[in-house]
Amino acid sequence: MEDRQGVARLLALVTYNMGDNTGIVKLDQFVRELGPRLSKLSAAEKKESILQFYNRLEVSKADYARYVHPDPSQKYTRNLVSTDDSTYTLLLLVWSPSMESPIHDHPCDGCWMRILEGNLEESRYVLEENKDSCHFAVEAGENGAIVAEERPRVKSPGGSTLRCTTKENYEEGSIAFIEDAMGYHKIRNTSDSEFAVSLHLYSPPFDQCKFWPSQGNGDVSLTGNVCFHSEYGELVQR
Ligand code: 2CO
Ligand code: FE2
Repeated sequence: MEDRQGVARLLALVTYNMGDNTGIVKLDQFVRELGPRLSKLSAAEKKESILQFYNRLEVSKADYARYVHPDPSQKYTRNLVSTDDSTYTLLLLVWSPSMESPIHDHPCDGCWMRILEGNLEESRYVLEENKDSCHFAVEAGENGAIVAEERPRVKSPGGSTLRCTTKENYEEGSIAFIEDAMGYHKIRNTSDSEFAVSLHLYSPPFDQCKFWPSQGNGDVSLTGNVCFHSEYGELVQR
């Protein structure tokens, strides 16, 4: 009888560990499961579900060495690890020392970033329309106090600013998530001597993104095609 209970407990444990959301996942399994998982999730469900899955990923240098293509002439290189061309793109980014991306958007449901080597700083921004100085309607209140009622502010034509909301330092192992509803970001390698490496998941894939070349000025944005420095470990010939 006791044996049977022991077997039942063991079976429960095995079943639990084989469940969808527990245990370590290696890079090859992670890549195999991404598409099927993402295709079952709504945009709103993706964030937490994929954060959990990303947390379970155990990745060693040997697993990703073939995707590491540093190029000191570039701010960073974008190296394609895997895509199914419909639900996700998984990239390994190699950041040159002291280099940073421009402020940019992510035209997809989200960007999940995990630091594999080094330290990266993420600065987040929100786009705000510039406002004229406030105009107040001022009148005397019942008890003689001044009551100031703010009228709608006047927008200066075409004027907008990217305001920095947060700056965060991420060390090896950190995971971050951003979507356009949260704002835009730029990423910087904080080391002046070492390359940094990070893994980025975008869902669904995108071919173009918007970036703001002049820091802080929200009025000047460009749309650029995203490109890969290498695909599946092989350098892309140009
Ligand atoms: N989004 C940038 C890119 O795809 C990298 S910064 O982290 O999301 O090039
Ligand atoms: Fe980004």
